Amino acid sequence: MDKNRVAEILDELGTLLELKGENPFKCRAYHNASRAISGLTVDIKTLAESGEIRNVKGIGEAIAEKITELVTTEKLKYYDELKSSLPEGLMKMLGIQGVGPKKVKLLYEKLKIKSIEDLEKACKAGKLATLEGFGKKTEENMLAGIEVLRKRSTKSLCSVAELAAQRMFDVVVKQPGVIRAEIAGSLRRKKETIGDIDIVASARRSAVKTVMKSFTSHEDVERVTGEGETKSSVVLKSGINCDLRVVDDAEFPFALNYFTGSKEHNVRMRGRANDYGFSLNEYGFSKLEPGEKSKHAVRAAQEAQMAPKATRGKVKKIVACKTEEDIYRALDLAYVPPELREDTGELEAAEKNTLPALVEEKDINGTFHCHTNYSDGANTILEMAHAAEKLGWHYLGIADHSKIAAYANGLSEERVKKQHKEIDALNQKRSDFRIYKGTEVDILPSGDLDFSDKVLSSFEYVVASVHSSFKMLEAEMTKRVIKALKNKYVTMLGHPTGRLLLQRDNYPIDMIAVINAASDYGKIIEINAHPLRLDLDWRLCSYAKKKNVKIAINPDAHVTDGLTDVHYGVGIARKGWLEKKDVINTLDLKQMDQFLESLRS
Ligand code: DGT
Ligand code: CA
Ligand code: CA
Ligand code: ZN
Repeated sequence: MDKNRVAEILDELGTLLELKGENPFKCRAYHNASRAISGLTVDIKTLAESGEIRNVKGIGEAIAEKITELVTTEKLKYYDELKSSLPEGLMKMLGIQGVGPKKVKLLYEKLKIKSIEDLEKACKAGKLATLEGFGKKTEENMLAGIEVLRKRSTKSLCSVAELAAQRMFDVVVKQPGVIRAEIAGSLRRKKETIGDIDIVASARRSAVKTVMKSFTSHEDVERVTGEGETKSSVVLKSGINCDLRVVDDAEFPFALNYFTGSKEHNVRMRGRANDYGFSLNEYGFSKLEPGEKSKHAVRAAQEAQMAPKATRGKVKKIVACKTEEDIYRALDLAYVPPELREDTGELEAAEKNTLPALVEEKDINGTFHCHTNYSDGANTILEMAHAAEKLGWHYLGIADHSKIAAYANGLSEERVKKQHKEIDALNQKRSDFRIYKGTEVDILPSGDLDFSDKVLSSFEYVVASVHSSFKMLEAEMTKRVIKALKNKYVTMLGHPTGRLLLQRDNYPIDMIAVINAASDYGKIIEINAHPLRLDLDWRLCSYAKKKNVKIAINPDAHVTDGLTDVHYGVGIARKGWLEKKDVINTLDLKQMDQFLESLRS
């Protein structure tokens, strides 16, 4: 059992105890232990077996014993018993927005509500309003929350889907007879949430059956919903649907292109093929028959007669395409990276050969929004820095929470000083890696910041974020954030809309006005790369770029492993048409030193 699973179980234990009405300290101890475990940098099994697990900060004697049992026997009696003592549906109810363990416990005890379905019925029957502290409004909110949950649970976070897809892909791709394979669909386009997983493969005819079998009998498969010669569909144990298409190798580029989508992009591609006198589908190009000439094709035929010989030559080559690049080339288009295939101007740019050279993961040299165990992170500054170095980065910005964030152990002015001393000492030892002194300062409801200008001036950079009072009117919230951006010590805006994908909507805010303000005041906006956030949204990146607003791709890491979330942020930046020069943390160490210095002078 790896540390992530142990951390998950500890967290669930904390919640189960809350549902039981255990004392809050005990519950919190489990949640804290969960965080401590996910932050471990040494092997959990070794720690458990040597008994050293007891010395990990945040882990007491009783929890240490449970972890040891889990790690050594893969089981925990206490967990199994606790889990079976409560109806299964209670945990699911916690997924409804605004419903926490206290409410679930109350509803269970007073009204015998054991599941989301029970809750829905009770709301509709007006039963909740009979409880003290509940009213008609609560019932309406709960019903709306249930609706949202239902709609959302048909989608998955890209991080979850990516992991699931990779596991299926790994098995398919290594089957004998497989020639090429690729993960397609919205995952390949780096969408922030994913409906289902699409895998496309080409294989020798004789191998197709065994390839399909390897897919449908994969250990992650819950049930098979379709099994055929060219397509199989399964539901994974995680609840995600996954499709596999197997085609002849000659068809592969077409199938890959088609199943990568988006649908809107495909429609445009097909239209363009028609203009060239061809039809385009998932199998290939074929010449349009005279009878089936679309309006496009009639025009195309007229144009073809007028077209110079060179173009007509291209039309002939159109049928044989070995790669996706060939398909685009055949239509006189530059290759369109999958992330851009949303019909938001990519074909026009491909035609003019003005597509951007998208930022890449290897361009990233460091990052800015990270937490340590000074606030609500699990790791020390040094552990975070080491992890950053391992990723090949040259600097790491530490931005722990400010003092008002009591829930996250925010830093007082005193502790800020202590942290700065520690960072200075660490930096003394190195010249080729830098830890930057930052803060994630709360934007108060008034738009003022949670630290005085004097304290803010002691940091090398400042991330300003909203963490409270989400229920403001749009105009007020916009004013609040813009006021914060005006502060001369603020370097960048953190998670600008506060959304949690599939969980919580953004607070109302006029992002165009915010981007305009960032442009006026020379501020950076972050793409928070945590897969739950991916905020700034990719749809707004182009506008930010147009307004010359630089973007920082920040992982908002609370453990060392969290740093790699930058991967998802890069996907979003690419989807937003951003290039290396648009992303501030592609600067090298020397450039970054200079940049931060220039902010302070
Ligand atoms: P998802 O799964 O909802 O996150 O989004 P996609 O884009 O992966 O959509 P999906 O899985 O339904 O289909 C995969 C691709 O197949 C899609 O991006 C484009 C292509 N496709 C599916 N249905 C149609 C269609 O009716 N017309 C066209 N032109 N393409 C389609
Ligand atoms: Ca899909
Ligand atoms: Ca699909
Ligand atoms: Zn934050």
